[in-house]
Amino acid sequence: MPRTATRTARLAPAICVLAAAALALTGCGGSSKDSTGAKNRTSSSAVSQERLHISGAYIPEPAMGMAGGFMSIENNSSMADRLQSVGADFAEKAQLHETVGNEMHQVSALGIPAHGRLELKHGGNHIMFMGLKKKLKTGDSVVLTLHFADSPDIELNVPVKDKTYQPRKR
Ligand SMILES: [Cu+2]
Repeated sequence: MPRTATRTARLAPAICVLAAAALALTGCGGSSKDSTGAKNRTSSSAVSQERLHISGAYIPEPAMGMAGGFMSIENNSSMADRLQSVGADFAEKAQLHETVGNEMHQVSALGIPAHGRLELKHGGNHIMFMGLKKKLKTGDSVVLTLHFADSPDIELNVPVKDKTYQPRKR
């Protein structure tokens, strides 16, 4: 059987972890933007700033040492932006993944179109937390910091939801 590209991580968690260990995070070095700078911190999973509005953020209770992060990021401006990296102190790594067929790939950024939205959802683009440092249980809440190419960081609390949780259709 031919080898697939080394960047490819299959859905099987063990393989995904191995692939992640082999990959260095390259996408988070350059965001030294401090323009207007203010961080947004809130106790809710919906956060707004001038350009970006985040809603429906959640993490399904993970069964293994890794978890997915899902949310909708709406861009209210006429300039596209990019989600470049995610800070999460409860995991050793937080990566940005896209899903192609049955495979997840790490990507260095995810685009947020002008007057559009970036949907992070099961089976699509998502945040992948690897090497969880604590057990995440339904009802917990964790803090994420989202780093963008052009917008200030957004810090938000994200609830851990039951594995069967289905977000409302938008
Ligand atoms: Cu993934």
